[in-house]
Amino acid sequence: MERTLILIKPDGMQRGISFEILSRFEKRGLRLAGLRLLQVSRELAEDHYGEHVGKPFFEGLVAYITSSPIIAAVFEGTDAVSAARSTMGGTKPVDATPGTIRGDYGLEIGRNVVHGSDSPESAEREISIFFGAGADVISWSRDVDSWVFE
Ligand code: D4T
Repeated sequence: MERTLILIKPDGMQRGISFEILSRFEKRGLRLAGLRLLQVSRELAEDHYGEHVGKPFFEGLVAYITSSPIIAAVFEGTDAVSAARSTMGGTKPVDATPGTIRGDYGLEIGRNVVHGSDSPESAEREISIFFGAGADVISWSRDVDSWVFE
């Protein structure tokens, strides 16, 4: 089953909406497979956001993602990556569709509350960054799964 990495970013934590956001993915039908509260180091931020090194917004992005503890979660399910991305809404919250997480909770691109992997390949890489060193990702099934997955 496809997996994706979700991060509740520092603004989501500081605003006290972390579990509200996680519950949106859960209610969509995605199954929680891993959960961690952690403080992101600069090194981890550079690893996760490697594709953005050198861009004008990179330093601000690192300062933001390291500014407070975050939650890292693994969700799994049918097309988990695209399901999570559509639940999150567009990167720029002011343009995100109302009803999506960013469309409901955000205004600024540098305060966009949540991260979700953008492809199955990115998900695999990001899950190993955040859950690589002995942190559990659990394979399990729910009694309700046959009512969610065909
Ligand atoms: P993340 O990775 O945080 O879920 O965001 P997206 O996948 O939706 O978007 P992204 O990789 O293009 O951008 C990563 C991160 O950088 C911030 N950002 C981005 C920014 O502050 N200014 C910018 O101009 C861009 C393009 C927001 C998300």
